[in-house]
Amino acid sequence: MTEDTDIDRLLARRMARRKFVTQAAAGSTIAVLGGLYYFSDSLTREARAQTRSDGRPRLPPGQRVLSALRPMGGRPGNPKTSEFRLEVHGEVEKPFVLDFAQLLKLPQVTAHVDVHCVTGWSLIGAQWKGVRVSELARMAGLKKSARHVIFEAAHGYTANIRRREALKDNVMVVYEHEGKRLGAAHGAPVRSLVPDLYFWKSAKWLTGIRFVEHDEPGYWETRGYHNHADPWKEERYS
Ligand SMILES: Nc1nc2c(c(=O)[nH]1)N[C@H]1C(S)=C(S)[C@@H](COP(=O)(O)O)O[C@H]1N2
Ligand SMILES: [Mo]
Repeated sequence: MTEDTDIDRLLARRMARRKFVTQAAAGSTIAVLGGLYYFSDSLTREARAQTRSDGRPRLPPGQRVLSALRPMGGRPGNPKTSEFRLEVHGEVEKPFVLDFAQLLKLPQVTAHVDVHCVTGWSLIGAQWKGVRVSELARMAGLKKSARHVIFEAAHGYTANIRRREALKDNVMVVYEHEGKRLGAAHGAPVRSLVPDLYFWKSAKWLTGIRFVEHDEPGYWETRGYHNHADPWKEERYS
């Protein structure tokens, strides 16, 4: 999580004005996977010059800053909040199921974080709102035997992360992006958000969080992508 910086405010202003045309003219436009990416050269330069509180450069190697979140696809789940259920289970003392109203009654966190897609774009300083995974783990009574966390999503999509990384303060299940409910294409009603690993670890259309003793490589991890996915080590492929 980052404090609001000048670059965050600049990005927020630009996004608010939605001057993507100006943005594209100042940066460059690249067509990838059937979509257009609007990169900003100036935001990329600024982010490269910044250092995170953990000492790492704000922008991981090989990444460029995008001007707004792009839907990257995936097989959509049910976006209805009324039908949403989140199962928190596995290596826990008290497994439980939450509906959307119950999720909203838990301690809420609003955070500005950076996310990094393996295809080379980063979205920096966007605001997300939700509940920390560490809070859900605490409620469930996480067992010592839980070494890994599996995010479970619609149609069998899963993403695996390590226990220690799942319990970081900036790892959340989120339902708002930039002050608005998540769009259907971005995983409505709820997705996981793991800012410090490549973005495929942030499972859209989330249905469960399962704590496990033994690691279970997920959807992309079993299709040639790196099991850990640290953007600063460029852990892109296995
Ligand atoms: N359920 C589900 N979650 C998913 C995916 C998916 O295919 N299904 N794709 C992942 C990938 S590869 C990326 S880059 C991000 C994209 O999120 P976005 O579409 O909101 O930009 O979601 C991740 N979460
Ligand atoms: Mo991705």
